[in-house]
Amino acid sequence: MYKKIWNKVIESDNIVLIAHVNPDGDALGSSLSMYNVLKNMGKNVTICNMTKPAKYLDFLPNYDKVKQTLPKKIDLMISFDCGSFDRLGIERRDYFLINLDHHISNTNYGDINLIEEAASTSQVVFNILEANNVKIDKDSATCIYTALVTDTGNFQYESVTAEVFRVASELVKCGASPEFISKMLYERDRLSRLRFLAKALDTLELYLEGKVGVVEVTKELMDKTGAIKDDTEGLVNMVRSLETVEVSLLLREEDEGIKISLRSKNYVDVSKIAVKYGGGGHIRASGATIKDKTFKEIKEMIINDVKEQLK
Ligand SMILES: [Mn+2]
Repeated sequence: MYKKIWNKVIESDNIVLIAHVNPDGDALGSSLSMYNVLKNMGKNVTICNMTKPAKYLDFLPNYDKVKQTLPKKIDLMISFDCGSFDRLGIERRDYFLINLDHHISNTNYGDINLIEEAASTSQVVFNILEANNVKIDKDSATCIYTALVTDTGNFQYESVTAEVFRVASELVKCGASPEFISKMLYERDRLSRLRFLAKALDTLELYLEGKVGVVEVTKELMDKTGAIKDDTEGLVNMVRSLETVEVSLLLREEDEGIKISLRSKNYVDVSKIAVKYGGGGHIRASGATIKDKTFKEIKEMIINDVKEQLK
């Protein structure tokens, strides 16, 4: 499979790299790492994302090359970290599509699908490059490493295996700096974020004897604290960090509906819950956007879903 994918890349000239809308560190990092590699190979490559990537990732090499429109001529498209085609935010046209991901709920929408049980999509990218003896330069290593750090919560999740540390070690050898990346990711908070977190945590409610923790973020709260979407990053993990909490739920009001983010600690499969509402994700981290329901209704629905699994 690694060879087959790489041969397709080599024979294609006009290549587009794309990841899911509202890209996280993994979505952006894995697509940018491939961008660097293909640029070095002299390919006509375009990196797209239908939403402008968040500012906290602006240290990634070639961050400013990410476009919000697709080029006319596309021979090959590679999608990264995207569980279903509609989350790419584009129309399907006549091009060959390679789908690289690590979400178990991936719908296999590509012409080639490589869905591995890896800690990050960037680890899948690493596997492809390594298997084909492609040199990973410092810029690409920085992107792959950043994606690995963000998708494993700093090497803390169940997905972290000896293999993950081997990959991380290889990336450091290729020039990725753990200290630099850590500082860029975690030591550049905005004041609005702390102000926002204080208010958001104030909405915390506990259910099922403290096993479920819920926080609600309204547009009003966002406006009042001057917070932007990026500022909500990490909030749902903070709620999970409570000793009694098995599942944390963040509800955020958006134009399209209410976005839910779910995290679990030990035994609840939150990807099952997200899939039920048209979303997706992993066993311990997932999300969905729900339309035409109130905060209260959604809360009740999810608490019931958790209850079912706790039986
Ligand atoms: Mn990912």
